[in-house]
Amino acid sequence: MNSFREKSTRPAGRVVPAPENHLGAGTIRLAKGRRSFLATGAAAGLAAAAVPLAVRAKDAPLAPAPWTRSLGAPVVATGYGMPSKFESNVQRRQSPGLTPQPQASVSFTPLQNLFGIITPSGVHFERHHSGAPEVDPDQHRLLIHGLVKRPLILSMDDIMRFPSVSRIHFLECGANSGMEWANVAVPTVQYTHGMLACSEFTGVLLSTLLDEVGYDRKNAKFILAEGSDGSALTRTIPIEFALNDVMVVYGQNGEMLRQENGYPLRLLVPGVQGVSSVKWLRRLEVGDKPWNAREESLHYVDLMPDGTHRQYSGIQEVKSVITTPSGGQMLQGKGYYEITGLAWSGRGRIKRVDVSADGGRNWQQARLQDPVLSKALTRFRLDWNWDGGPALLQSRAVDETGHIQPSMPQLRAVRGTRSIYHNNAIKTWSVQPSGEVWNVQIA
Ligand SMILES: Nc1nc2c(c(=O)[nH]1)N[C@H]1C(S)=C(S)[C@@H](COP(=O)(O)O)O[C@H]1N2
Ligand SMILES: [Mo]
Repeated sequence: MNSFREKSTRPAGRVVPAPENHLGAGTIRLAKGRRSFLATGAAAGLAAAAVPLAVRAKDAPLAPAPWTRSLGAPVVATGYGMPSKFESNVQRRQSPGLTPQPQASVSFTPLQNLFGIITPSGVHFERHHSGAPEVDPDQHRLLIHGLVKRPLILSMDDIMRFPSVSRIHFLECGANSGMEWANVAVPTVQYTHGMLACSEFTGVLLSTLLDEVGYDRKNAKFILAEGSDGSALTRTIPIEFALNDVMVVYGQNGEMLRQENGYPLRLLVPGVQGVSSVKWLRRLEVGDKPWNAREESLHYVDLMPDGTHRQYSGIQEVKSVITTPSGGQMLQGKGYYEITGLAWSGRGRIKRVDVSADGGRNWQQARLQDPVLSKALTRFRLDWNWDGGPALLQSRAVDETGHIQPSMPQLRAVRGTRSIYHNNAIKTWSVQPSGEVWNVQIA
């Protein structure tokens, strides 16, 4: 059924090659595929020990462990299903060398393996500043205070008594594609675009809770959201957003949130960079000015070409990416292929996606899969007959407000190359006559 194999990929082409040390050696290992993870991991260990492990193992055979000499636990009938073992390659993955600490890190969604628009919760990317705490829902409380008539402390039971809504929205980290400002850096769409997911979220509209506490309609201009994890992450949300479609969420894809996605309570700020969707939400404060918190003054600012910083740049602008064929995949001979991918905009619905197979010289309009929802992923498709020659695949999205996804050179002309956040440029994949697909950038 799947006409692609995951295979090694190297950045190359008539294009800008990736500097080998852009993200440290760890990331380059990825370029050689999963098997070489093991190979290079072992090599590093060998180098450190200065003795080949295989020889040492022969000298000291592995002694049987106590658990080898006894029966294990009896089977436990658990009622929660798991994917087929043949799908075990579908995994969230960390980019080795990207972050020094696994608690302040990110794992990426395997976009190349997914269909439709919903991200299964088990492979939804994770981004934590201080790890994912295990929060007891019975002990968890949400405080709402500040410029309000009736400050409240709500339990989870209280929150779940309010009228609820379920809505499908994407969640994208502001740093998604952030490794590619200067050049191609990572081999697959999982790493170039995988800080992205789309779920059906269930919860209470923030406007409902703000009405309940009687917020000061005259002076309330901003809301501060605070997480109960070790980072106590805080973000300022403008009141227009808060009253529009911001949700206090407990449900994700029909069940309670996963621990790593903020169980039992998170904020969801649709269309805005992920950091504002504060997880393990414990406090909402209504105020009249922005708080200028750490994660909105020191980080999550954009370094512009003239050396100034752009602050409070929240909206995730119109963007798209082809997920198949994409970097690291391998086309099995010429002929028919369905080009498919995802498009989204933090400003509303996707209106149109065009696809090019020749690096942007000619474009064809792609089909959009229903439903096309506001601030949600939209699946697009285009029939393609590969003639076996080199091809440069690109997609370009337009949203209902008329915003058009820029090319990389267009975006660089405005933003320079020293940013981390808000890279929504057109992505190029290079199909080689061998069938290999590489991550490239057209200069
Ligand atoms: N409390 C808290 N909220 C948080 C974070 C965090 O570290 N702590 N990370 C933020 C960032 S940077 C992103 S991109 C999103 C990621 O959400 P996810 O882990 O559910 O994908 O959560 C945001 N909310
Ligand atoms: Mo993020």
